[in-house]
Amino acid sequence: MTRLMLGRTLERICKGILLLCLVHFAIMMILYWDVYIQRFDIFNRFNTRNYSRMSHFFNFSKPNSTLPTLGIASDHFLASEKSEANVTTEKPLPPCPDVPPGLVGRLLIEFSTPMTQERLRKENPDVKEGGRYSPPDCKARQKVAIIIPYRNREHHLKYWLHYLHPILRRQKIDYGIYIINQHGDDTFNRAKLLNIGYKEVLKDADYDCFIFSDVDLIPMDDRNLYHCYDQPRHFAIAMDKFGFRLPYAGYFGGVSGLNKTQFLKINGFPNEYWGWGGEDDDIYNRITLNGMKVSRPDVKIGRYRMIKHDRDKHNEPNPQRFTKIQNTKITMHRDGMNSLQYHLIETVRYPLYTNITVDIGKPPPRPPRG
Ligand code: UDH
Ligand code: MN
Repeated sequence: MTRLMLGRTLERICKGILLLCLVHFAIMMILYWDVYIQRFDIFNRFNTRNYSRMSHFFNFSKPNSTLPTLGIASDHFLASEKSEANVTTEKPLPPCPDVPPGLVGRLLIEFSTPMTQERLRKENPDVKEGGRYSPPDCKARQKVAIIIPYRNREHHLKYWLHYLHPILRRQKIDYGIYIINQHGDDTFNRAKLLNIGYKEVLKDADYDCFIFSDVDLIPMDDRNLYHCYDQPRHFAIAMDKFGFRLPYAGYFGGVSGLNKTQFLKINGFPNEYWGWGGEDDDIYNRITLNGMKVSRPDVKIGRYRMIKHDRDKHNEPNPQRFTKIQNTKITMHRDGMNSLQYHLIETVRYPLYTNITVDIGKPPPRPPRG
């Protein structure tokens, strides 16, 4: 009898302990779940509305941006959520793909169709004033300024705009087009205009990549992507006028592109090459002397057509160019962005490009011979 009672009491005690354990376990689970939700923001992660608000912390715009850890981002988010009165409901754009899906490859380029302002406007309704464009469906990794040295080449500029805007759109580039127009009739200075372009476009937007293009060069293949690369880029490697080949190994003329770091590492371009020739070789020297290499597309892709033209007035071949390119190692430290001087005359935003007119002065008088 006593054994039976003892057994029952023990059984009750055991059941009681088991019940206590279950209650304890349930309480623990509730507490843990609460902390888990707050810590990792479980519900908000599956809610796109809130995800868009978190996007400030996921910087897709810079190629090297590292994503913050989830925990840190959500802590920021919880703190900012309280203060945020206006809630944006827009979805953030996904990053643009490395290989744009709408490219067509080889293009037919010709310069006989008459080109009018009206036609250019109609072809490019989504280009914003000043020649700015960004892809509507994705966020480009770089912001690209296209800088064109210019004087008195309206006919070429129309074709350039006609061909390049659609190409850049298909390439999903976030870009702006800038014409750096040399004022007056003094000797032309291509590289100085490009330096001025670098400085002036940064007043307009926070560009990461600078592509310097002659106004008469049209790419024949849209796989030649107009953005910056790990090394300074030479785009126009196979021009029709050179038989679709690189004319010499160190050629860097026509169309080239450098990011901010690459450009500043070489102190920009030389300002002291007046007239035609040599400045592109000087730039090539600067790049290699500063431990960088030129990167180039495949020769089948880097093909270009140049609109045929005569030599311009006031851009005669510079007889000093051969001696000057021997001295880049010395001159690059004092001649470049750190010595750039000019006078800005005006900046005008047209529908398909921004025109920046500048007074760049004239070449210094040559010392008398003998
Ligand atoms: N540029 C102008 N206006 C000028 C001079 C040059 O806009 O008066 C710009 C323009 O962007 C041009 C670039 O500078 O594309 C380079 O100049 P260029 O086109 O004269 O250079 P390229 O090497 O011509 O193409 C060399 C002269 C070709 C003469 C051929 C005669 N058969
Ligand atoms: Mn030319």
